[in-house]
Amino acid sequence: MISPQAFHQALAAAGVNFVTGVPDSLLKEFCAYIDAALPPAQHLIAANEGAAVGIAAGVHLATGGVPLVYMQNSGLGNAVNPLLSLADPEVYGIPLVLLIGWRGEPGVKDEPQHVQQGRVSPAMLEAMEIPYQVLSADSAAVPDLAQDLVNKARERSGPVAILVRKKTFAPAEARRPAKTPAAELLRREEAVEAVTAALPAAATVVATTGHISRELYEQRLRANQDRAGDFLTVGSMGHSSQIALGLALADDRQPVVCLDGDGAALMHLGGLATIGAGGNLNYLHVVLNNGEHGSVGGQPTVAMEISLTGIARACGYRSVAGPLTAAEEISRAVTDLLAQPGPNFLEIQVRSAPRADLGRPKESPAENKQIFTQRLRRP
Ligand SMILES: Cc1ncc(C[n+]2csc(CCOP(=O)(O)OP(=O)(O)O)c2C)c(N)n1
Repeated sequence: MISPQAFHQALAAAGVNFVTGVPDSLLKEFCAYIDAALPPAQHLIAANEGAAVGIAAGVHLATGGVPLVYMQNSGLGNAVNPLLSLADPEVYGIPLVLLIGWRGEPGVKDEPQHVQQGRVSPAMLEAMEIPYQVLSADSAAVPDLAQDLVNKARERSGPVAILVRKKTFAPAEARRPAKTPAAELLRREEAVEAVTAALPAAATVVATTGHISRELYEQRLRANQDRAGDFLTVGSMGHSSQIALGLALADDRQPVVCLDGDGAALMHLGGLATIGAGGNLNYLHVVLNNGEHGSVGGQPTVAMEISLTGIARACGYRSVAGPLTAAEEISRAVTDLLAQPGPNFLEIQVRSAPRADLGRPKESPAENKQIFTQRLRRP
């Protein structure tokens, strides 16, 4: 395994002067080290992977350095446009090192949403003509590799990439002490419970990528509630609110509720404007704000430093409530907001605290779709 510290120090010695990206579970230890070791001027968590390429380009233009951009391979899609139309040698020629967590590597068991992405990741890089290699777990090779990567990025004036397999990085040598979440905050799954307790059986629910979908699923099992109205978004982070928008536009017979995360909402924040300006919609957008990317290691988002409710109001959501923290208030607000013309918005502040034994839905995405659409398309 490779030491995150040794890896970063070798890159820094070779000319990497800035790090940005979106956290990934395979890169969790690298992210933890970077977050603890680098000052804010040298590391920034971006809203999405394309934005990270943009930030890195700006830093390169200002300093001449070679930034490192880290991401999960599912974020490669978000980054394709700025990689090809900004950083590419035939456009502005921005030298970058891309560190890409390789979920769904062929031969390694992974969740359905990672399988196709994992299979085509090398081919995507090839199609984009981005030179890449798989990161070897041999620590002795790190200094030469780092120098090589930076040289190659500079020579071609463009991105170079490394794919990172599962368990390549050793535990971080330093990590920021876990922040003590305010004791009054509910655990995220308790907030999920408070929301679902107030939902009419007819409601359609779209839950976002990661733990929130899994917690909704477990809550339905625990409370013996029907799950046929739940769409559990396993991939496409940041798009649940738009899936819910499409559902609400196409069928206003039942309320559509999006259970969103702060990281996901921030990733494609423009979607809130489309919802808010979308006219009359039987739609409730709930953001469970834990101020972090809880599902992939708890790396911070900026959601506790900004006003999500202010954004929702400014985007044109009709009724906006929160931030709320207490279960009874949450259930009451959900009932109230569903009784008013939408689109409406509710922010709930929570702490993640996922259970170690948090399960995964036993239905595949295709089965989830089939059950969900059968219920929805009833006459
Ligand atoms: C495009 C993309 N980038 C990164 C990821 C990896 N990822 C999965 S869940 C997640 C964090 C989601 O954070 P948030 O929406 O705040 O929900 P939380 O996990 O905190 O409940 C990330 C970064 C992904 N699935 N897709």
